[in-house]
Amino acid sequence: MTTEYHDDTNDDSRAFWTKESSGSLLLSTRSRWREWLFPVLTATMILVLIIALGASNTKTSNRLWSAEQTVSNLTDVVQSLTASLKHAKDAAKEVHRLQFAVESNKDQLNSVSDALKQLSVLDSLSRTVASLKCSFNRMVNNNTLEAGCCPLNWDFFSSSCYFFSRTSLSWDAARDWCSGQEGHLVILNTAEEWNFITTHSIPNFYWVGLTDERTGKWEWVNQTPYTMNRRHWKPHQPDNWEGHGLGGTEDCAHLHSDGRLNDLHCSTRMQFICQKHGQRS
Ligand code: MBG
Ligand code: CA
Repeated sequence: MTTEYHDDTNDDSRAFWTKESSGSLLLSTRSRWREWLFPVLTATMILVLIIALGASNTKTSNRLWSAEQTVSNLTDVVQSLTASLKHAKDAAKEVHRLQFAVESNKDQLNSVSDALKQLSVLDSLSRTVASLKCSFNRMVNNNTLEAGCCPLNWDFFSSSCYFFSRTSLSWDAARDWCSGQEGHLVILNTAEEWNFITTHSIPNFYWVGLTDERTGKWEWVNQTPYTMNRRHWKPHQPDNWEGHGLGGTEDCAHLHSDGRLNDLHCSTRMQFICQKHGQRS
């Protein structure tokens, strides 16, 4: 007997496939999507994560770089501060050393200063002694004096005594003051006198006994004529200038800071030089 094998199952299965072919396609597509969806989502998330991490890493790198820069700058600042500190320390040491040197020289300077004071006292004493000697000789020799005998604070040169004032007067007042001392404003006759006087006058201004006020011609205060010598005068002087606004012209002569002459308004107050004969002091 032959048993005919009948495969119901296959039939059912076929039936199943044939009956539900469209629905099963949908299901299969869905399940395939589900199969892909998860890895795709995962991959996407991983990608997003990587990008986010990358971005954050870039930010961190940037911050690190700027921090490094800051640290490097700070290092430079610290180095420069250290160098400045070293310089300051060196300078402080030098100041200290100088202070020590000054301290140790102070005593010597004090001694020198004392010696100078004593010298100045001696100088004043020697002038006083010279003056006393002068007065004594005048008494003994019945008013005939040896050369070089000048009153106190007057300087002797070539048989005359000269007084360089410290106070300032107009030319007329200076002339009268010198007369009151039995002298006159200085009269410069020889080259030697010019040399002696200017050596002492430079760099100050001093009235001298020269004027053109009386006649319009330059003459000495004792009315002896002055022979014009341009080398005695500053360039372009005398110019009888009127621009000073004091009224009148410039009629009195003075020694300028370089020892040459200039004419000036006689009312100007200035130091002056008196002269008198050595024998009559
Ligand atoms: C001045 C003189 C004055 C007069 C003036 C003319 C700069 O020197 O002191 O006397 O001469 O010059 O400009
Ligand atoms: Ca002048």
